[in-house]
Amino acid sequence: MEALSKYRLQRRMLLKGMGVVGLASLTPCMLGLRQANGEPLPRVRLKLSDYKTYRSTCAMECLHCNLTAFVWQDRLIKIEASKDFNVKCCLRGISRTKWVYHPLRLTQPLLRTGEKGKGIFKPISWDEALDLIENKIRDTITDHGNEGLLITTHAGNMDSIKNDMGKAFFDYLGGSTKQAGSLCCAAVTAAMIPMLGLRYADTRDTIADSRYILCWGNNPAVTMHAYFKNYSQAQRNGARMVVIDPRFNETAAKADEWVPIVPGTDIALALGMIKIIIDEKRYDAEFLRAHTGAVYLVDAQQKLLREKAEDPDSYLVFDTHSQSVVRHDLPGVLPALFSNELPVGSAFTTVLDQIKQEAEPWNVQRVTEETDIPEQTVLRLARDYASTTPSMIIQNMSGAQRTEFGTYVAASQFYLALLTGNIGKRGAGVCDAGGARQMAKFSPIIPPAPNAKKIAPIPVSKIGEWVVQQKPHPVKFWWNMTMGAMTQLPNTNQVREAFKSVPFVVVADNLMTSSALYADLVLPVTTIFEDVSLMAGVRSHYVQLMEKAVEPPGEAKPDYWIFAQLAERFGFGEVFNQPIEHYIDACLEGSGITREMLAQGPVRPTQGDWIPFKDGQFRTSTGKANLFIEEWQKKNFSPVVTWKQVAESVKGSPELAKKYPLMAVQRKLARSVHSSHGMNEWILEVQRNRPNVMIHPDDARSRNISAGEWVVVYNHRGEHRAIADVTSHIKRGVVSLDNGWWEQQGGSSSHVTNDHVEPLSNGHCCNSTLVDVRREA
Ligand SMILES: Nc1nc2c(c(=O)[nH]1)N[C@H]1C(S)=C(S)[C@@H](COP(=O)(O)OP(=O)(O)OC[C@H]3O[C@@H](n4cnc5c(=O)[nH]c(N)nc54)[C@H](O)[C@@H]3O)O[C@H]1N2
Ligand SMILES: Nc1nc2c(c(=O)[nH]1)N[C@H]1C(S)=C(S)[C@@H](COP(=O)(O)OP(=O)(O)OC[C@H]3O[C@@H](n4cnc5c(=O)[nH]c(N)nc54)[C@H](O)[C@@H]3O)O[C@H]1N2
Ligand SMILES: [Mo]
Repeated sequence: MEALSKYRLQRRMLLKGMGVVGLASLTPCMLGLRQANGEPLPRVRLKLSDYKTYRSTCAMECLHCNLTAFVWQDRLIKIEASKDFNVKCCLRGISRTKWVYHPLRLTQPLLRTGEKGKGIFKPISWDEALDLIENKIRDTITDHGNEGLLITTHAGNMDSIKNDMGKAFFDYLGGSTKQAGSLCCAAVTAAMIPMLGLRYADTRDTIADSRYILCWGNNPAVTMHAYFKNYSQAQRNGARMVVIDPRFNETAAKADEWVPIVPGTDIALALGMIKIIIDEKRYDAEFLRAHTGAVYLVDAQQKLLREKAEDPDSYLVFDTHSQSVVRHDLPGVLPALFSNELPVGSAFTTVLDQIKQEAEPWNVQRVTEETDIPEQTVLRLARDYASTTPSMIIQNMSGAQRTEFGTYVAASQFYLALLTGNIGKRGAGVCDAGGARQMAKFSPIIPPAPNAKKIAPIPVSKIGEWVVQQKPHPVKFWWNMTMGAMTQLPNTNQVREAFKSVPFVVVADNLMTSSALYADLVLPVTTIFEDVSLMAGVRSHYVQLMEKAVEPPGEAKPDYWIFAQLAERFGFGEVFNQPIEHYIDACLEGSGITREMLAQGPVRPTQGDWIPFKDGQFRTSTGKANLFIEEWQKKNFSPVVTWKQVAESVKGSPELAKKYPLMAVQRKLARSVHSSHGMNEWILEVQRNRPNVMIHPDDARSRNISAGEWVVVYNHRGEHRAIADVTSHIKRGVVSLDNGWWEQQGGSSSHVTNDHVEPLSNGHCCNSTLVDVRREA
């Protein structure tokens, strides 16, 4: 505990001078910077011309706002939003100085000398660290095969270099165990790729043109904060904004209507809306016929009909003019939409008819029973969405799809947009995340490894359990980078056991994070502004150069330097040890963008507003959107969206719910992006510094819980401490837990989250979790 307390942050009165003097005259001593001898720097007043400036981007999984660093005497003095960029960064962006100069900053490789998790390490040199890694990798491969190596990566740095290089390095070793799926939005991917042929298709450029905005299971006022101005503009233009969420979230506070819903029941609501739209003929028949596979024929064995088995695009439709079965792309056909347009006794039906049948049982009474949304509200939602033009659904990697059948949730939202023709048009669509990566062609930075063995992966939510159980094979060496495993993977107690059970764990990070505490070897890596990199990503429409502004502290190195050193030891150095500019150029190849252009500032690959699937052009092989998904069928799931009861819910597990009767959902906070910034001093000072749990007054009363007191949220997986926020801003029977608190701050909400795997996507079901709450003893 002694050693751990060293890493526990002492909350200090920061920003104290700031309010008085303002940013322009910020002095180095106010930032707490000190000279080598510990004395504060002398007081000097800096003019703008005293600084050198550099540009980079906020590289974690957020909106990649462009940042300008102000450097004076080789110190990063402050960060500001870049003046010429289309959006302005938030408090997290400007607080990155406190990430760079953080008390927990790692400056040397550290070798564990005490018990795992206790934070007792001794510094070693890079040579020693690299020797050790090399030996451990060689021993693992010899004794256990490449299966014994595991690499995990996530979203701590979404630049175009580091994670790709890490994964490629393990491929060049001959392969390794990897994670499958994503903690984030695997379900959106599993819906969008087969339906539309493309993942990442955000509509943020034309939000202001929308007239009806349905924020369905997400909270853009916090999670898409830089673009929330577009929502406000839409409202000023007369748009109605509706939020569907078990919690009255920050977006609901700005919206016209909050529709509370039972978590995990969004499919029921969508099917109910689809039924109303079909029954009341509010669908766009012309759009469905021209741009979708709603009209494809399906036989009694639930197989799509094709003209030629060997031609996957030769779908058949029933032409109502010629009264014959023809290829869907034959000119001049008017395909039947529903079975009542087919000859009597047909051995086939249409995809749209199948969807109609799935929606049929979902009359408003039944939707209300499942979702707890009043009947009149369900009717109004369906009618307003279908009859207001243009209407937009905000999906944005929503909380609603981090549920047990999240793929159907995401797909059902696209069904609604396709049925009503609300896609591919200004102000319409389903707003996904997205960015420059979709606007131009970019290329791999490293050629594919010639000798990588195919090795069964671990579904990301199961990393804890499977590693402990040695599934699908024993892991003996684990490299974790850009991932807050101890705070973000579900079921933290299992993750902790997994870290303890693997004989050699490497964690590369900037800070002594909750995960780094469990490493055998901690590697100190650079933060943005300490190395050169490139962001051609999926969160901003701009490609951005990431410039080096200051030297990294101590011996911190970029992840790509580490892989270059190791690659040399394994005999494929030349693939990994080129100057960084080589990899940046490799990525930019084919995009029409050059480093020289980027040196002038961020570059947008296309001009004008970005409208995904413009004019109904989808990225599938036929150019039409699919509503019947054969990939789902191959996994023994319904090929059209169908209702599924979430198992870990009050209705899905009545026995478990006797012990843990509350449904827990997660929320992202303005104070952090996941665990990143979770310990940033400035943010702790000006935003909240303790975890909260939102609980309804009735649920609090029956548990004798008062507002503001410490409680324990618990279930069969573990416990999470938080302050009770007793409020009617959450549905009765539901609690909302904060995401992103560190072990050193008392532990993350992932101690209780469900580690079940979303079956169609290898996704994450953290919002399908049962808990109870008690007062802390
Ligand atoms: N400030 C900040 N911004 C972020 C992030 C961050 O950590 N901090 N993370 C980024 C990332 S990686 C992502 S994926 C996005 C996520 O963006 P969002 O999806 O907007 O974020 P969440 O807070 O996870 O979830 C939003 C809402 O989903 C609700 N919810 C939970 N379960 C259900 C359900 O079953 N049905 C319905 N209808 N609603 C439900 C929750 O109550 C919550 O209010 O945000 C990105 N932006
Ligand atoms: N309980 C709960 N769990 C969740 C969620 C939730 O809402 N609630 N949301 C889920 C979602 S949507 C997502 S996207 C995930 C996000 O999960 P993660 O992507 O794991 O997010 P972070 O916790 O921010 O961890 C990123 C780590 O990368 C480190 N890092 C930053 N830059 C670099 C670098 O250049 N190199 C290296 N090696 N490391 C770097 C950071 O310091 C940090 O420790 O969490 C998921 N888990
Ligand atoms: Mo995410």
